[in-house]
Amino acid sequence: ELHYPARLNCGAELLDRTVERHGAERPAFHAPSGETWTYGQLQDHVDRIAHVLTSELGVLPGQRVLLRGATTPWLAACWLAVMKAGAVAVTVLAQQRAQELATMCEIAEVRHALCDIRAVDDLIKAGIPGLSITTYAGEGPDDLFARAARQPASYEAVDTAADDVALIAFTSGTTGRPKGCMHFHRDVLAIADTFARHVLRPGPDDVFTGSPPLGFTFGLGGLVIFPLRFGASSLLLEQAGPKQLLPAIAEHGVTVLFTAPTAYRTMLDHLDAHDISSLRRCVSAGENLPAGTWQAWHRATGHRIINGIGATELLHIFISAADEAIRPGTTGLPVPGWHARVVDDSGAPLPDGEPGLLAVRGPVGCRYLADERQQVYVRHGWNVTGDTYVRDTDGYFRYIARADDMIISAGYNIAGPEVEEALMRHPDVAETAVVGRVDELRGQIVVAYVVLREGAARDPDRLRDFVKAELVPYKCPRAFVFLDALPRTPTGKLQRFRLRAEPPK
Ligand code: 3SK
Repeated sequence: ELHYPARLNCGAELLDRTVERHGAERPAFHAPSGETWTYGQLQDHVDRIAHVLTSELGVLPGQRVLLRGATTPWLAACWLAVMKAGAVAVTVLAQQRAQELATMCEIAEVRHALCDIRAVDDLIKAGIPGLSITTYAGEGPDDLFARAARQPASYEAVDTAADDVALIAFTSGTTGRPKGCMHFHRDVLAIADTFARHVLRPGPDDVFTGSPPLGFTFGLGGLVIFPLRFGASSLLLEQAGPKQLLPAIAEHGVTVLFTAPTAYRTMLDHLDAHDISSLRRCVSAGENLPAGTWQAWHRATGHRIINGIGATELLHIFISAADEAIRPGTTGLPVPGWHARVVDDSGAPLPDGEPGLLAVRGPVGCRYLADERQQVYVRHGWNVTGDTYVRDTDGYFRYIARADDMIISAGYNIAGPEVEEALMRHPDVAETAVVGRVDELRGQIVVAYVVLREGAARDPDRLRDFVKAELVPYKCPRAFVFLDALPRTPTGKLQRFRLRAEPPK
């Protein structure tokens, strides 16, 4: 069990205590330009911004501050300043548009925004009543950087309670109105003291990087909270697609990589030109990691990908495994500090080997902000995720599908991801999503949406025969639709609901 003092400010813990432990001269953030901020420089920037927040902008403890911008050391500094000022960071994605921003600001009652000048247009367009917007990375005396430069270089963190809300993160909203998840100061430390401490086991010489943005808790944890908690450094990339990640790893000696299965697959095609021997840990989350992707990455690089399942509701990863404990094709075991089980619709635990809903409990819990869906997510003290899982007899948790991605066809239960995994083994297939489409005769039929590799022919019969040789025939797609790209959320999650809603072709 984790024990934190009753009074706790996670910004002070992550920054000021780390400076005391490891020294102000250690590197904290790197930018692709080659610029590095030491912990001392980071502390200087953070403290000046915290002064601007409290003495110039009048931000009070508990008030919500929207943070919007590309993944840069400045965005990370703004987040830390909001923490130290005892305010609540509302983290959003730079890609989110005016209407989405307006909804989130309304739900979270946002009063202030710190926004990268390059991302301010949509925020202005959102026309949020009473919102004061301060831009950064621009010019002129009102820019946050200019204001910060005029402030004192030292700021004493606000004395917050461990259970004061520190951040509100919105679920990426594959459907419906976004849900704001409130997390406490102690939660921010808890994700570092569970997943990072026990699975990643980082040290001060580690260099983190990855693709998830800081507006997604996968990225905030992996690229800011974890490195700072262990006195390590982090390379923050504004452009972090698979093609940028490989040269960045080589140039900056990255040791810990956070990205999603799709990026691992894409990087496999471009490995030859880059020396990625500095890598020590490769983490995959955000989506299911098929065993085939794990094997291909292992064959090509010798690295065993650390798979994980996390959720915005629970801040970060709660099931995972590292090193020899990894079993390809499974997510792993509950991270120390977390408990997991598989339950039926009423919340009753199911025996090993039977598929059901994954339920977890641990140091972080789901707290939706003013949303009745809280009752659906938290049942009998367990956080019931929307994922269908099986617990194998050896205790390993294996992903089957999102609960709403199960296809029921002619009485058979078919997990879309299993069919996707089979299709992905075909050399012509780059990406695929398998969904159910309403059918008079069978209730639903299996439809495969496929993105082919360059130059491959659109030949549904060849793909159908291939799947038939891999899986029991009732799981075989009855229809194939070829696309140039699959629909995804800004955080990279596949939007199967958009495919399900497509008119039949
Ligand atoms: O939503 C997810 O998939 C996720 C994964 C890892 C960490 C955090 C999150 C939200």
